[in-house]
Amino acid sequence: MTDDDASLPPDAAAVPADSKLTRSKRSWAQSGKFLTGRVSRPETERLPPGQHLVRDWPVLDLGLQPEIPLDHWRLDVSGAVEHPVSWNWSEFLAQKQSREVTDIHCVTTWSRYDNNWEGLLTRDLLDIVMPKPTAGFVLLRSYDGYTTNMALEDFAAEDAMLVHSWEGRPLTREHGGPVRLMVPHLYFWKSAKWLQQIEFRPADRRGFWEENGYHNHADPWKEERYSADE
Ligand SMILES: Nc1nc2c(c(=O)[nH]1)N[C@H]1C(S)=C(S)[C@@H](COP(=O)(O)O)O[C@H]1N2
Ligand SMILES: [Mo]
Repeated sequence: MTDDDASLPPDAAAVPADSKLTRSKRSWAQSGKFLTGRVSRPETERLPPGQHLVRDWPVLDLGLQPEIPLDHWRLDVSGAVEHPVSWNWSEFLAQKQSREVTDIHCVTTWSRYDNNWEGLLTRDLLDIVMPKPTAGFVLLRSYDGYTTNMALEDFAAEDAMLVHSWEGRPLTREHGGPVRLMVPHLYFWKSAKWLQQIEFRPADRRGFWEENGYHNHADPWKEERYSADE
């Protein structure tokens, strides 16, 4: 990198200033392509209907907690994107790092406030892989065979991230380490643990719980718990 590159964001240094990539990144920012219209909620609405607060962090999964040694771990981002990536552990950690404090809302009615996370914001991932105009949905696949799906605009929420740390420590295996998704405005089953692949798709495709009776969208404030409510 030359001195001239010093003011550019890290991933911009690799491409000429007026390449197709930088032009479309600028136009995304200008059009607010991924703005979901969500507003921050008043404190009185912080706890969604039908939820109760817990202080500990329950573990929920299909009973299989895969152990993925870091030197075997990969994250593949594929499908309808301009720049697919397949990162190993050090490549993933070399991406832009961010911190968020968010609440968890599980469909089984527990909520947990003020979780400190560290990882890669989904918006920063989108800047790198550049979804094609046809990409309206994502399908997440995990090392335990779990799948879950969501619309691109939900995946692109400003506080959604691929997290590797919780409360300043590496995410434990039982909670989805090395890396899990964290999408705080949807019920927590959408936050895939042991994340392995993110596929961008023109058409929606239901994941494991969505196929088994849970709601396709999963907004806790609308109590979108079961697919009978759709
Ligand atoms: N890979 C994978 N991710 C998963 C699950 C799973 O079984 N496998 N369970 C989901 C469900 S139903 C919930 S409530 C949360 C639980 O996350 P936690 O165990 O860290 O609380 O993970 C979600 N992500
Ligand atoms: Mo869950």
